[in-house]
Amino acid sequence: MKTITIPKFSLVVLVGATGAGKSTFAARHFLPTEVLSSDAFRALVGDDENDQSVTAEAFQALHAVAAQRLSLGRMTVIDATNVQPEARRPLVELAREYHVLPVAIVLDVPEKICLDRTAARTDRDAGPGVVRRQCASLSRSVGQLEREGFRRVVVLRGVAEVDAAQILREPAWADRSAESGPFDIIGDVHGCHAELADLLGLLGYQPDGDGVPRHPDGRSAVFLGDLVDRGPDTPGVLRTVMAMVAGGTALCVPGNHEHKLLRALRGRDVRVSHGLAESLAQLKAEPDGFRNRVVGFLGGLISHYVLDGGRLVVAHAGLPAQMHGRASAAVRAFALYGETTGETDEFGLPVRYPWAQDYRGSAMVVYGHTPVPEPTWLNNTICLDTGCVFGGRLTALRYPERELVSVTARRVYFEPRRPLEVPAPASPAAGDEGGRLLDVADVLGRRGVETRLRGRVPIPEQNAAAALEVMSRFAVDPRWLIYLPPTMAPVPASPANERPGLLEHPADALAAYRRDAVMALVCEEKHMGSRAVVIVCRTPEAALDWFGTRRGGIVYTRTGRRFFPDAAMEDALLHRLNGALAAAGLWDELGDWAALDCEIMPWSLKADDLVRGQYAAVGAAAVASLAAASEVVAAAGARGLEMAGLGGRTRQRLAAAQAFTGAYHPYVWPVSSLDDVRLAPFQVLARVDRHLLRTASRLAHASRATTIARRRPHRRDPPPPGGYQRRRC
Ligand SMILES: [Mn+2]
Repeated sequence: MKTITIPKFSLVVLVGATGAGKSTFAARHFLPTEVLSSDAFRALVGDDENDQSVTAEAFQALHAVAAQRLSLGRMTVIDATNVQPEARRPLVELAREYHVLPVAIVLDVPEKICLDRTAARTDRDAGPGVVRRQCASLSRSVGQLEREGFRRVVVLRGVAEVDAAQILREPAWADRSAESGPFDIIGDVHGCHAELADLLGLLGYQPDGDGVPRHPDGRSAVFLGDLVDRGPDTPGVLRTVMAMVAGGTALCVPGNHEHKLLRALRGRDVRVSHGLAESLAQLKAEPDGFRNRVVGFLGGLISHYVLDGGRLVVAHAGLPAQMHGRASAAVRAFALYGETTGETDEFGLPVRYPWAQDYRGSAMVVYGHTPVPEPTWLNNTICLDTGCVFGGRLTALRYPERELVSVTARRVYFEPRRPLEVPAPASPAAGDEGGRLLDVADVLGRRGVETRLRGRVPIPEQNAAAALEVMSRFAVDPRWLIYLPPTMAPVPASPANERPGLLEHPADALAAYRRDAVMALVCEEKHMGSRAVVIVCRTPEAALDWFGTRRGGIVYTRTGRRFFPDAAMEDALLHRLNGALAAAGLWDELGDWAALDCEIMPWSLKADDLVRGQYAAVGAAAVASLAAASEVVAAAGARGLEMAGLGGRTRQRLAAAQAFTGAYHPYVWPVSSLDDVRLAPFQVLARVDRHLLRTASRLAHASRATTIARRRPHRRDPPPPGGYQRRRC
């Protein structure tokens, strides 16, 4: 019995003449949906499996479906004769395009059997000439399949071998998604053995009985490659990492330097540069046995790993989403060397293609390769190469904690060709916020939003366009817009005759919530101001990590527009709020940033026109006219007329008018500086874990908001207790 091992995700091309038993073989080993048969596609496009005149159209459709399956990462089996090189070429190209391993399984069944089977079938009209030509083509093909690009070729000779074959599907080598860590991912070491020992110690690794660094909590180290070259002790680094990998306490992916070193050790012709000379000299002093073990270790490294259920990808030079978990020469080249634009910079080094800027994948990608002064998050990717060998630092990322841990290089071991502290290129479109460019392709066309309760909510193209129009004219940088308060949903009020003189009453609201089975209700006193969402970041670095700009935060209205026309006042408010959170000791709890739901007072700051044009005018007119009316009524009463009824009603109306102006007066005052502005946060909406808080936990957060409010240095006396307005729930 022959067992054929293929990766779980492959493009399997069956090769065999008509009558060789391909469809039977496919049905036995694969799901019906995995098999794309040329006969079925002839029927799909032309209503007849045997209609050879639609062959071109059928294959066009078959290739299109195969491409879609491969882009989705699905096993795909091509059930067609595939006996001619020109039939196989587009399939090999498809495999290359989608970075999937092309496998050829040849069903080499004697011509006589093919002819007999074909003749016995009433639903096939392939003549004996056709079958003979196919068998001849096949025997010419078998030897050249590998040259055509098939990475695995299996030839089953004779009916017995075809019938007895078993197929074993194995996970891709890069697929370690069952391993969920926690991990300590370590950037480019480059022979800095002392710093590696320092870092492992700092991370909590201790030598076990065999001297292998092991973490007491079962954490694993992940090495991002470029362990070797340039530094003082490449053999020491290799010894540590090889022992950890063998001992099951580390994973390692290769870097471009490992690739070159391996070629040199195997005696290939390699240009000895970039610190390779140091490694070769250091390894020369080692025993042959060690060198052989190094060759074995480096030769067995997998280009990249997909970890933790697909949530984490590690690769030396990073990896775009469409390559995650896939295997091809292109994937390996990208993972080890990255993609370059073909240009060189002013230091003569290749300019690297900024793949991370375009990255939109859901997996976190952690990589090294490009020395950076400071690791920075960009679209859920981060580079951990902090240039230790150039006198920088050796850095680790704790996963899933997202914590950076680093040790400083003991000295400069290798002078960099390009200074490490290269200022970030200024991007004109990022404005004064020092942030990254937005990509319009993220918002054009038909969009969808994945939701927990309602599945995917589609956004039609015209709605997206209208939103883009509004956003680009009025709104703040959309990366800040993590929340817009919903429009208030008033509860049904009781009929007017049930509560004479009242528009609405809290009892109606409570009754309505009870009917809706609302289990808990938070009632808060709300200040009469203007609604504002405030995002405040602990540091500019945190702002860049999470929101892609260096501003310390933002204050925006409930429609997503900037609250303060004056940027200086906004900055000053954010600065003061940051200080208040620090003074209240809340940063340790909140993490790097927090979003607060607030009222900003005075109300007149935003609503001045409304106050002047409507409230003040109504109040002034009512008070003036009713006061005058009262005087007239009083004078008439003094003349002995019966005015008690009208007098009482007029006094009541005057009191109501005065109460009306009294109600908004405490929230109206002139603003000449930030000291005249007051912030009343009533809810912590979100913090670093990026989840908007659920209602159940709002009580706790309401009290937390109170803490912030208390700690804020108030410069004015609070309004009188009667001046607060009850907030509608
Ligand atoms: Mn590298």
